Amino acid sequence: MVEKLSPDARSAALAGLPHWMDVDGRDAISRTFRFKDFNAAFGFMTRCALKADQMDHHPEWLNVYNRVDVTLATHDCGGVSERDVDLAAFMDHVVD
Ligand code: HBI
Repeated sequence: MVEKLSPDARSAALAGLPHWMDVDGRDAISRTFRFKDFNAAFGFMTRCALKADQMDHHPEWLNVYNRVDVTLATHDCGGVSERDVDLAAFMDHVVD
């Protein structure tokens, strides 16, 4: 069973993910990524999709040309878990 992060653990995790924000009205985190063009955005999504599937943890996301809006939450626990933090860190690493 995946556990929801405690408020303290969540604050500590978000301090290490400065580009990620709490989502209003929902227990989830989000970040918008911008790329040079669609090719770069889709390349990012492909890398993240392969990692997400390996992790068995999947993003909610929207792509419009060079922009990718990502929301991460763990449906199995109804909130943000360590898995969201790990996937967010991986996405940040891909664009670094
Ligand atoms: N992805 N974001 C997210 N949250 C989940 O709870 C989740 C998932 N992918 C697969 C998954 N859970 C499985 O454990 C099953 O619930 C299908």
